[in-house]
Amino acid sequence: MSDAVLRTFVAVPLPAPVRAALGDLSARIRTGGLRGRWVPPENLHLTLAFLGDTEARAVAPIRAALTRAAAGCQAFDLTPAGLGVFPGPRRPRVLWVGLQGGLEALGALAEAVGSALAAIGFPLPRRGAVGHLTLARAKEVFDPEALAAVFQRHGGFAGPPFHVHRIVLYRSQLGAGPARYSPLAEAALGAAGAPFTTGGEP
Ligand code: 2AM
Repeated sequence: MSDAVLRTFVAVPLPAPVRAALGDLSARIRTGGLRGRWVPPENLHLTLAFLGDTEARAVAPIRAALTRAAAGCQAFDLTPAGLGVFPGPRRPRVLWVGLQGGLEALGALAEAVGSALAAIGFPLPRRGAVGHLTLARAKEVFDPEALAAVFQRHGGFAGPPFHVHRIVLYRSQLGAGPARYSPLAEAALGAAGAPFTTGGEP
């Protein structure tokens, strides 16, 4: 594919300690025998919107839209907790870690991102259920017995809490092996809401 079209998505990057804890969980589940394609720890992220094929010239207006959306949302905290599968237990194809804490704020952020992109005429991004951190994808479906054992052993997982204060537009390059993600733009949450300070005042 030419560089004129990029595969992109908007996500919250995860701090290193969170990626380390999730990577450690992945390694333990994998060692336990569940077969799937595992997301490398450095690639773990919280997806807000998947845009898919995006013209390179759309990146600048998308960056501006994301800046506007993020500025109108306040920062919040999340804690990775529990396990789940998509699309559901009958056909488990994606294994993820859930989130607790600022879920309303997270939903509002995803909504703001979707609306800001729609406002610049970008086709409404496909949005799956927000609020999960994908650990692994099955080639077809996960083995039910192995998956049941994973839920029994690791269903109570909780990771370190983290502060959500920025969103990133990533380019995703697929090929042999894991996807390669590179940041194209970044926007800070609450930037417009930050109080103006004058020199010397608190
Ligand atoms: P998820 O893993 O959080 O569910 C980058 O490819 C991210 O975009 C993936 O991690 C996935 O989010 C999401 N994604 C990829 N392909 C997608 C698709 N066809 N529809 C919706 N979301 C997709």
